[in-house]
Amino acid sequence: MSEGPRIKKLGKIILLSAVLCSFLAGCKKKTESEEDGSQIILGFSQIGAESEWRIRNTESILEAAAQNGIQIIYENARQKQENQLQAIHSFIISQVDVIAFVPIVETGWDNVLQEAKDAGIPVIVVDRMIKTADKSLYAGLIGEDSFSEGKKAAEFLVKKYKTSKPDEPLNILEISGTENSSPAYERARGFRSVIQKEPKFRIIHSESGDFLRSKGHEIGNKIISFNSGLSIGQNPIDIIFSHNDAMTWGVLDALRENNIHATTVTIVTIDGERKSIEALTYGAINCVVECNPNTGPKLCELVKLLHEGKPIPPVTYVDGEVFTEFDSFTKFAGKGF
Ligand code: GYE
Repeated sequence: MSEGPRIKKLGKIILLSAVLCSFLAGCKKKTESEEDGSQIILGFSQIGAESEWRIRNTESILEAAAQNGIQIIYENARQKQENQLQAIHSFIISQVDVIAFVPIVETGWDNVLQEAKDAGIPVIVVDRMIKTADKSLYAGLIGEDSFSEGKKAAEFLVKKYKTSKPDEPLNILEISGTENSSPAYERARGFRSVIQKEPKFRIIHSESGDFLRSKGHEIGNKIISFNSGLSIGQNPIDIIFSHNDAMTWGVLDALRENNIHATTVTIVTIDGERKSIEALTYGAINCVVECNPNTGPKLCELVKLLHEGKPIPPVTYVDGEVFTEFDSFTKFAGKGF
């Protein structure tokens, strides 16, 4: 998969900074923690750069580590779990102080986490949840509450259709995230927990778009019927619930290429890219459930606590808001992506 240009730029900046630092190290006085060897070393395994959200998430963590004087060993897994397992393994061999990783899928981590535990290295799970029988294999999780994001998406629909079309069925296409990943699973579960109480909503089709714009584009092309409506087989689509902005923009690309106005369908998306919030103002998107990618500062606090031998909470959530077509956006500050 091709890397986003911002991440490439960031990589260059990090490389340049490293070169500059080692050059300056000859002339500059070392910091206290460098001097006495107490600088924290954090091994961080990121999934890749599949979305703008992910790119911002990586930036936030690298920036916060630099600000907190934490030395970070950053590995990009390019969307493959095996690369993440290898990276975590190499962090253990390098005897880093703390390991943080974003699990691309929920399962398959027990062996490598057991290795980290045996080596006495605490692990923080970032952004996505894992399934393991032994919770003592990691110190804690920092991320978002995906179940509640799914619920918020559905609550908007319940509100929007409270009075309009009370008796007509409303057909929903769900475009879900990466299979076996916790946000895909939890967002779907949260969404259903609300709409199942409202019989007029029917999920007529659910398909994974892997959190990718390219897959959203493919799905967008598939649902365009010969009369320029949107449908799955004979069933017209009234609502699209997309698990992230990247896939939503893929669908919108397909609609634009085929001269179809996005305003004919209600679109609910999750993440909160600036351009998605803007799209609320011209009717291309109807609701954005924000997912905050800026986990860096809080992650660094947790890393420091673990380094001091202190416990951390089992779960730390970062909050997100909901933006809808009913709001005004004069006060929208954005989350940097
Ligand atoms: O919504 C999506 C990303 O895991 C919460 O992954 C994250 C999701 C986010 O690529 O854009």
